[in-house]
Order: sequence, then C-alpha cells, then structure tokens
Amino acid sequence: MFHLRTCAAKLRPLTASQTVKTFSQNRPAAARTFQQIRCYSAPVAAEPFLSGTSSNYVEEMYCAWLENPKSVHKSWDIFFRNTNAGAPPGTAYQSPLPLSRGSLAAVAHAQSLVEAQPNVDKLVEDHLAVQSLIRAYQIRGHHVAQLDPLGILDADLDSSVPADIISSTDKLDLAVFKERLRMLTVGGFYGLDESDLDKVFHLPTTTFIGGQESALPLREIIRRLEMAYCQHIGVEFMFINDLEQCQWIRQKFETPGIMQFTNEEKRTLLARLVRSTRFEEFLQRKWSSEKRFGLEGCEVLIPALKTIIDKSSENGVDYVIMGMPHRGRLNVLANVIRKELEQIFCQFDSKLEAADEGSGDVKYHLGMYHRRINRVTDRNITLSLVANPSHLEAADPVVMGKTKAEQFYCGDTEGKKVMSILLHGDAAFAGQGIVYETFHLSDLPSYTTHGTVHVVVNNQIGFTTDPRMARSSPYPTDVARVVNAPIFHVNSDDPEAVMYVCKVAAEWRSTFHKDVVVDLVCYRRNGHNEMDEPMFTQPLMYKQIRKQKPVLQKYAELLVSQGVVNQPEYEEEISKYDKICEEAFARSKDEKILHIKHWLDSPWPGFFTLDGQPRSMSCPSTGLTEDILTHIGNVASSVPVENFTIHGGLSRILKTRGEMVKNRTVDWALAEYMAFGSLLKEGIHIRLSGQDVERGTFSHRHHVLHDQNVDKRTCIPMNHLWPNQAPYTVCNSSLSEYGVLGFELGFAMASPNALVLWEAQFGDFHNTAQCIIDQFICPGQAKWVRQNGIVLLLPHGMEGMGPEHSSARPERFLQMCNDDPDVLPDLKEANFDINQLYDCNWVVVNCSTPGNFFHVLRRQILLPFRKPLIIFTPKSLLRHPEARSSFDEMLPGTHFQRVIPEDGPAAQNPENVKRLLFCTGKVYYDLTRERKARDMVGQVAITRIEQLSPFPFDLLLKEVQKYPNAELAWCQEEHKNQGYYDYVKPRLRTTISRAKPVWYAGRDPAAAPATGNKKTHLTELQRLLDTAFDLDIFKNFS
Ligand SMILES: Cc1ncc(C[n+]2csc(CCOP(=O)(O)OP(=O)(O)O)c2C)c(N)n1
Ligand SMILES: [Mg+2]
Repeated sequence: MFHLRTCAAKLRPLTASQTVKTFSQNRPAAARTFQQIRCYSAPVAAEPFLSGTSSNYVEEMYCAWLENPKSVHKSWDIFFRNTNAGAPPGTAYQSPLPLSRGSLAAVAHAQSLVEAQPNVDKLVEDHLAVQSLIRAYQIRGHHVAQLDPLGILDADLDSSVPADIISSTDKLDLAVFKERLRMLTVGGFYGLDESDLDKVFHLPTTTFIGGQESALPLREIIRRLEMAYCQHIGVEFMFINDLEQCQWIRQKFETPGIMQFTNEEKRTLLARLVRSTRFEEFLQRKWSSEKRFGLEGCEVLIPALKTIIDKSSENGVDYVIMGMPHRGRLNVLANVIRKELEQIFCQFDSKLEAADEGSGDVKYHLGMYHRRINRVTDRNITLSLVANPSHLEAADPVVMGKTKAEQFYCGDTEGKKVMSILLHGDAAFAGQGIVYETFHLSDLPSYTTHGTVHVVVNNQIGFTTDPRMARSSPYPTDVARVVNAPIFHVNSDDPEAVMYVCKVAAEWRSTFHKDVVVDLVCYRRNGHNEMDEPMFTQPLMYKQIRKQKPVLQKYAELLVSQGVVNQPEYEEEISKYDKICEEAFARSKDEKILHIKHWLDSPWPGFFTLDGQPRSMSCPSTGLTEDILTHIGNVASSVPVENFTIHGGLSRILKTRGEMVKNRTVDWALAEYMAFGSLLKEGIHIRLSGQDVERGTFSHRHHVLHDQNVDKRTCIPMNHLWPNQAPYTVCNSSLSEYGVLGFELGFAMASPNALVLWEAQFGDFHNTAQCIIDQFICPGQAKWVRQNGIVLLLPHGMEGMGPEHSSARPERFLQMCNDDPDVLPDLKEANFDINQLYDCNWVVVNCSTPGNFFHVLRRQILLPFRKPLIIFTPKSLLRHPEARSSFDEMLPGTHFQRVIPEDGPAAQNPENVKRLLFCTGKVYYDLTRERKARDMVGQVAITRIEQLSPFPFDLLLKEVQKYPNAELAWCQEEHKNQGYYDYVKPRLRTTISRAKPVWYAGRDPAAAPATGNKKTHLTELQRLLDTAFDLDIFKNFS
C-alpha cells in the first residue's frame, strides 16, 4: 500500500504564505525567535480598516512591531498582540481612549487583554508544538516516506504512521488527513487544531524549510516538511550526536527547491540508465540460461555509483576502491569500472582455456583495476573492484584495509585522495556480523579510511526470504547508526532523487570524512538468479513486479514529457549502446585464452617481471651484521626520548634486554625487534595489528612506551632506529578477529614492500576470522592470481591453561596446504626450497628458537614473491631460559632453518641411535629435558621440523638416512586427532618410500583441544614423554 500522504497540496491557501514571504523579505534574517506571530487572517469585513489598499502599510507596521513593539503606535501594538494571542475577528482592535478621565482604566483594560494569561500560555504552547512537529518530521519523517517502488512493503517493515506526524496515509484524501489532524489535536498530541493551520510561526534555527523566510504559516510548514521528509527520500540522521552535522543534513534536504538538475545532468542520467538497462538485456539475450545475478529492478545503481564517483572526483579523490557482492557486479565492471566488454563476454565461454596458473573463480567474483579519465570532471581516476568470495560482506574489511594502505602509501592522511565504496545486499547488510565489525573500525586512528560510502541494493528480499523474517530492525541499514553514519533511504524508481542522495553522500564524506549509507529501495525483477522461480515464495510481490514499468522507460517518458530529450534521441542512445555491445560480442569470439591476471585488483608494478614472474628464484641470506644487531638491541632496551618516565617494571625488562644484547643473545621479543628494525632500515613498512599487540598479550613486547607522568604521552622506540627508516605502525585493534584480519589482509594487498602482521590474542581466536582464512588467505592466489604476504602470529601451546587458549589449531592450517602427501617431489631440483615455497598456497611454521623466528620474518620480505605465512608462536617459551639464540645464529650467511637437526651426542654416533624423534615447537624443550633426565642423549635423536609446510622432504630424508638403525616417531603435545600428526605422518612415510613405520608419541584423540585440569595436563604430558623414550613400546605393534 502506498504511503501517499501530505496535506498541504489540498489545503494550502496561497495568501498566507505570500503574505509572510513579503514580511520576511523585509525583515533582518537574524530576528528568529520563538515569538508567536498570529497572522492577521481575520476577514476584512471583521476589521474594517484592513482594506486591500492598506495592506502594505499594515505589513510594514507588522514588521516594525515584530522587531520592536515599542516602535509602533500603542494601538498597533495592542492590535498585533491581541491578534497573536488569538482574539476573535473584530475584537483585536481597541481604539485608544483620549487621555482624559478614565483613560488609565481603558489602558489597563487593553493591557489586561494583552496579558491575558491563557492566551499567552497558548501562544507559547503553540510554538512549542510547532517546534515539536518539525522535530518529529526530522526524526521520523522517513517512516512515512514513499520508499518502495512497488508500493507493497514498508521499507521500515511498519505500516503505521508515527503518532506525532500529521501525514495522512493517503495524500489525496482530505478526510483522512483531517481525521489524523483531529487525533493529534483534540486532546491529543500537539494541542493544535485545524484553525491553527493559517497561523504564522517563527521557525527555529534547527530547520531550513523556510529558505529565505524565517516564519511560515503552519500549513506551509507541514507542506514543506512533507516535501523534505516524506516523498521519495527518507533521511535518517537525528541520532547523530553532532549539531553541525545535523544542521548540514537538514540544510541539504530541507532547503526549498534544493533538488534541482540541469537538462544536461538529466540527459547524462538517462544515458547511464540506458547503459545499465541495456547491458542486462544484452546478457539476457545472449546467455539466457547463465547465472549473472542481474541488476534488473535496481538499474539505478549504475548512475548512482557514477554520481558518487563524479562528485568525489570533483572533490579531489583520484582512487576509488570498491567492494561488492554478486548482484549487478558484471554491470558495475562494464559500466562503472569500464572493463572491456569483450573481456566480460568471453567469461561466458566455457570452452576458453585458462592461461594462468591457479584454479580461477566464477566471473561474478573476479576483481578489477582500471585507471582512466573521469569524463565529467576531466580528472584521472583509478577504480579498483576487490575480488571477493561468495561469503557476503566478507570483503568489507578487506576493502577498508586496502584503502587504508593506499592512503598510507600516498601520504593521504585525511582520505582526500583515496576512498572506498562498499555495496551491500539488504539481507546480508542486516544479517552478517562482519558489517558491524567493519563499522567499528571506521573511526579508529590506525584503521580509519576517513569515510566509506555504503550503497545498499535493497531489493527487499534475500534469496527467497522476506525481510520480515530476515531482520529484527526496521531497516536493513540500522547497523550504521552505531557509528553515527547518516542513512539516506531512497525510492530507486525516482532516479533524480537517487542522484541527489548520492551527491549528498559524496559531499558528506568529503566534508566530514565519515561513513554514510545510501539505501536504494528497489526490487528484484527476476529470481535470485536468472534461473530461479520467485513465484514459489513471493507470489504477490512478483505479480506486482510483473506489472512494474522499468525505471528507464518511466524516466525516459518523464524527460520526453518535459522536453529534455525527444523520442528519437532516446532511441538513438539505446541503439548506440546496443551496437557497442554487439561489436564487443563479436570481438569476444576471437579470445581463445582466459587471462585471470587481466582481472587482478591490486597490481604490484615493478615487483615482478613484465610477464608476471618473480625476478629470481633464490633468497639471499637473512642474517645481519653484528653492528646492526647491536644497534637495534640498544634501541630496544632504551627510551630514546628525553624526560620520559617509564614504569619501574618496564625499566627492569629493558635492563634485561640490554644485558642480553651485551651477551649477544636474543629472546623472542628481541628477535622480533631485530627482524622488524632491520626491515625498516631497508625501507620496508611494518604494520603489526591485533588485540593488545602494542604491549603484547604476554607482556613481552612493549613496543609502545607510556610516560607514567603525562597522560597519553607515548614513545615507539622502533621509530627511532635509523634516520631514513620506513615507518613502523603498531596498533591495538578493536576486539574483532574477522574484521581486523580482513582489514590487514587488505592492507597487505596494496604493496609487496610491507610486512603486515596480524597477531591473535591466543591462537584459537583465529576461528572467528575463519572466513578470511578459508576464503582469502588460503586460496586467494589460486582463485585470483593475487599474491599476499600477510603474516599470522598465533600463540599456541599446551600449558595447562584449559581447553581454550591452548591450541591455535595447526591441524586446520595444515589440512589446507596444497602439497601432495603421497608424492615425493624432485629433491634434486635447483632451488628446491624456493620452488616449493613458490608453489605452495601458504607457509606454516612453528619455530623453536628466537633466531629462527627472526629469520622467517625477514625471509618473508627477502623472497622474490609473496605467500601468506602462518606462525604458531610460543607463550611460555617467551621467557624460557633455554629459548634464546646467539647473535651467531643471526649473522650474515645464516638462514632460516626449515629443519633443525639433532646436534648433540646422538648426532656424533648416529648408528647407535635407536629412535629418531621428530617434533615441532615447544615440546622440543620437554623432550630434551626428559632425555637428559633419562640419560638417553646417545640413544634418541631429536629433530625439529620448523617449517611444516611446504614439507621439507629433502632435509628430512637426510636426517632419516643419517640414523639407519633408528625407529621413527612423531612426537607432539597436541591430541592425536589435532596438531600435526595427520599432516606429518604420510609425508614422512613418502619421504622414506614407506620403508619404516612412523610411530606416534602424544596425547590420545580428544574432542577438546586440552583438559581443563592442570593435574591431568601434567599426567598426560608425562605419559607422552614416557612413550617417546620407552624404546620397547612400539615393539608389540611391529
Ligand atoms: C555468508 C553467506 N551466507 C549465505 C550465502 C548464500 N546467499 C547467497 S545470496 C543470498 C541472499 C542475499 O540477499 P541480499 O543480501 O539481500 O542480496 P540480493 O541477492 O538480494 O541482492 C544468500 C543467503 C552467502 N553467499 N554468504
Ligand atoms: Mg536483497
């Protein structure tokens, strides 16, 4: 049902407003008070002196009286006061008595009339009522705006009209309006009645409906409020806690006549609608049985996006990064980003062969990067659409992160040059929690992109689900209210209203640098995809949709009727675009090969050779000179600014660090410092983000020092290392994993010359970011030929802390590695280790020494390509006295050790060794302690696998061959169905051509990652150590 409502069109008498206009033109604008003005609407017959010829004079008197009641003759003063106080016609005028006997009494009589208390009270009440009414429209007007092009659903899921708005539910029905007014007045909400409609009220400063006028009759006030808030645009903004921002929005929507378009703008809009509509029709004609998730029903999206981009370009933006779901994606690629049409069309050819390595992705997930001239502003603009998975809204934080990085690298500290636009579906925007997480990044200093423009394709359905079953909030956009983002709902069948809100949204962003939402209330002409039958579930809606005239046709008819275009011009525009499509279609048939790299959203110019290959297939030494190590160590153990008081406990930590530097050793924190500090020297930007990373969850890092005497005074010694170093960013994130990991992944996409790390508070928390891991990090390169060097630091280790906080779930990462467990690669291949890294989907390591941690971090950047790196990081080892590395392990010529072989007595006499134990990570220290205690150093060799994936087949084969008489066992502290066993065992067996068994020493399978009982934990640990060193235990199984 339509919410056709308003009153004034029928009720408005022009005389009152014209009169007031004349008044106000003569009045200084500043004279806005809450003073009541009762317009002298009394019939002329009742006030004989008010003849037509005297009206100008009366107006002048009235204006003068408004400014200063004493400036007019007392009789006028009394007249105007009485009129405004509600004196009935014919009684307002009191002729002044001659100043003779009795005159004082007469004055007193007049005075008493003026000051009649009930009238003054009414006067104040009426003004307050009008003010409340204005405010009610500003707050709730959007609830009655005509937003649904189908006229069947209420965009806010509520058909009632708010109790404090006078709108009738049917604009044309005067009786309904009167009834509503009566309900609100007679003993009702405002205490106003119909006769008040012609009274003139001063407008408060919190409204702009007056334009140049500072007072209006109530009838006109209501009409203008209806025009501003209850037509095709619903503005939701009164929750914003900033007066200036509210005033800005009011001014943009209330100012009379503000929504004006030139004929040229209208023609451009029509041409853009032609492209949008005809593109979908073309695809439908050519590939009627292919899924494309067309835009039909929201064709206005294309001109909407182009308007946002035009306006932003005009305001200085030269790079727009976009993220969007399936709906209308091909159309956006074709008509907003301007991807060559033949490249899009050839994606429909299933016989094309893929030219690039990788498994590719469906056409409506691929990304794009394109630099071109914006024809409207004549300025260069780069547009990038980020590739995305099916998982709705998952790309939101990725787009934000990439935007932040692009801003960072071009020094755009205020977001004036680079911006993001995010598109959403209505169901996904309301339903997916990542939307909320992403909004909460929008204003954080290290995460803000200075405003994202969000556009919701609100087709009032999600697949088959009605919005009333899909959300509990009135609008799908309510989530944006948490960050005070204004929300502009708009009926997408009114293309000019859509253009207007898009312009305002872009201006909002460039003025306030904050998020804003455009909610395009539209419909979906077809099913969820073109093969889908919508009538199964939405019969009535789709009956209405079948009747719905397409927006292009409606708008074309409007412009033809206005004489802005004529019919032949319109038809010419259509056939011109159809021809473009046909020609591109013909060209697309020549394409024989599908190049996924043509769909790259983030090229890295100069990093690869011209044909996209790494510049070498080797990695230099990751070691550093003693001088560099010492210098970094000294800065890491000092406070590099004057008069800065740090906490006493921290002084002790820094002192210990200083002693380690003197002793040429590093612990975990210092090794990380060395890696970061040295890369900064080489111009590599480093960004470490995650919950509490600045200090470190385990209080070991302390990268940000806090002055104990001056609030918020901090110092980051890492930024005081070298004169021309790259900047170091370390930032505590919001308490989000999905959002923040997605953000950092996006940040890492922008440049290969940055080390971007995300640290989980505890490794197991990564599972709330699983979507980013599963959909982007693990398969990203295979799907989108896009490399990414993000590093995940996941604290891991079974330390008796219970089922939570123990396991970073290594089994999950290992299960997703793409190396074949059953095929032994060619170990003699030159640069075997680098080739292996090049071929893998990600690198998984668990370092047992700080030195190796240092090397793997540096290797991440010194490699000639980029791969995600998953590091299981320690907790207790951070402070373990044996978990130290000497500078000697970090000097020039040293490397990351994929495997750390046994180097004790067992290695001296390998043929005496009875058992070769393989392990990874912290359990190594438990094993060596136990071996020593059992005096078995010559019988059991312990080899550490530091790089789990890609699996170091070559080095492990050497280890096995070195101990010909040893049985092989894998030892882990994790439960058998978890940890590394299932990954390592088949690969070890392949390494030795299945010549021997690989035994297991570790915890039994379990549902939970760890016991909650400390004693049980210790018992389990002892049992696994017993198994590891009982040389007879596997005999029975042979
Ligand atoms: C995270 C996630 N869950 C479920 C789906 C399956 N799915 C694909 S489209 C869709 C409906 C989306 O509705 P809406 O967001 O309104 O977009 P529309 O298709 O209407 O444009 C669903 C549930 C998905 N792609 N992603
Ligand atoms: Mg939808």
